[in-house]
Amino acid sequence: MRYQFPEGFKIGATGAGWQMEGEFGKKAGHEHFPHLMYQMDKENWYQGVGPEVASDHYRRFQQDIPLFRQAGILQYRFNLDWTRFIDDFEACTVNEQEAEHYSKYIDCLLENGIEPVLCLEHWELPKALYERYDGYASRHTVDLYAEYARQAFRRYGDRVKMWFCFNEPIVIPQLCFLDGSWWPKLHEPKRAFLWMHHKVVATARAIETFRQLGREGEIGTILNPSYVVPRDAANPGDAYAAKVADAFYWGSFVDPAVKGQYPALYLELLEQNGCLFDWTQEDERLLKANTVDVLGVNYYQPMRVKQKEEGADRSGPFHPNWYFDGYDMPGKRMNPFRGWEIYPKSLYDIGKRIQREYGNIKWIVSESGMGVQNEQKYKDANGVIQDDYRIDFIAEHLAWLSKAVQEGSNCHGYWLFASIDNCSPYNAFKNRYGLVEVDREHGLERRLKKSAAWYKQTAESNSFCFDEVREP
Ligand code: BGP
Repeated sequence: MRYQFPEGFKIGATGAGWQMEGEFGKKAGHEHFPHLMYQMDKENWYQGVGPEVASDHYRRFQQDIPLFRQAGILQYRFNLDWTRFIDDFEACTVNEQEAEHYSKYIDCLLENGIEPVLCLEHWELPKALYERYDGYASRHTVDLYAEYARQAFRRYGDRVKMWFCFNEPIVIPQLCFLDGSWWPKLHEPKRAFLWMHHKVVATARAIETFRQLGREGEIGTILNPSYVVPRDAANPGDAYAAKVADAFYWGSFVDPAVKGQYPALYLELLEQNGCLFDWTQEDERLLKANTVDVLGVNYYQPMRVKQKEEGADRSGPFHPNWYFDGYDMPGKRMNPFRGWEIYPKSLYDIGKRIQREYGNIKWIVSESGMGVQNEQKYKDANGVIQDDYRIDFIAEHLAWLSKAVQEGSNCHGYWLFASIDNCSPYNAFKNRYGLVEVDREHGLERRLKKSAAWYKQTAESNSFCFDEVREP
């Protein structure tokens, strides 16, 4: 059947600064947090590769952006790298040369008929602020971030009409300080939740600044809220497990962004477990007064949970999974390369939930995509990667999204991760996500994949053909 999106719905793509640009020409002392993560833990990054060269997009953007347009990208979400744009982190002065680079970047998008969407942080916290203040643990870093945001709004607000404060603000505190998965691999929940809170406050500060400046356009934030699915919703133990997981991995960021307050259960459990951050009246005012215009939702896989086993060990530092266990659902579809479940219906469920519980606020699928290993083996005689699996993946996700939109969900776009192959945290270039290939065997040559032609047709007609979707 044919799916048609309404006018105003835009198909686009994304890519992160540090995962694509490469660290060319950076000033000494201007490294960012992902660079540090790589430097300190190189041996655990796939094939020892990190963000130093990445996709070399900083130097090749004038070649890449026309390819993005050939792949049908109509709206493009990229981000400033705080450590490039700002020259002196304390004084918040702008680095004119780098500011000019980003200005040219925006012009290049516009000249190619692509609407620029700008995000202010995709984890590129300056290493200097991490070392000096423990990053977002400090309110001073929040002040510096808000000042950085002000400089960006001033500089590019003439051409950029859609802004986002952060990309996935939960990820660094969660993976680095709560779960202990990424360097520095710590289990310090109090610190993790403080970082998270200050990133929530920083979001509100940036929104307030944007509005005070009277800039035309919209501002929001990009989250990766987990869509939590209980093993058996009718079982009270499973339902409670899901409720807690939802409070920590959906509500903790979506609620303050859209409703201006945290879920009560989140605060209650943090307090019970000695992890509640300092909370001021000014924070409360800020959050209430500065909710988002638009919500970005990055979605890759659902979070399936079940009731916690009896007698689970709670002797170590607090972790939200004291209240639930992951549920490994038999028969689930997997992307074996990334180890993530493929469950496109979540986009429908997320859309309906936003419609029902969040005032049907304008939202965008700000990341969705499929990382595949060894894509060279799918090359045809002309060397073009025949990534039909990616086309099917996108189409099925779009089909569920379209159903939500038809039923009134206020979704305005779908951005594929990613425009071009790039460097993942830890997995580096193992799994490829791009519509455009980066051929690492041949001087990082670029080539459109088969999916690019399909994407172009879909974006330009705002429609596509796919099977009718049914309840899985
Ligand atoms: C999201 C990030 C992206 C991207 C994506 C895919 O969390 O916002 O930048 O990396 O995940 O995941 P990965 O690169 O780990 O395979």
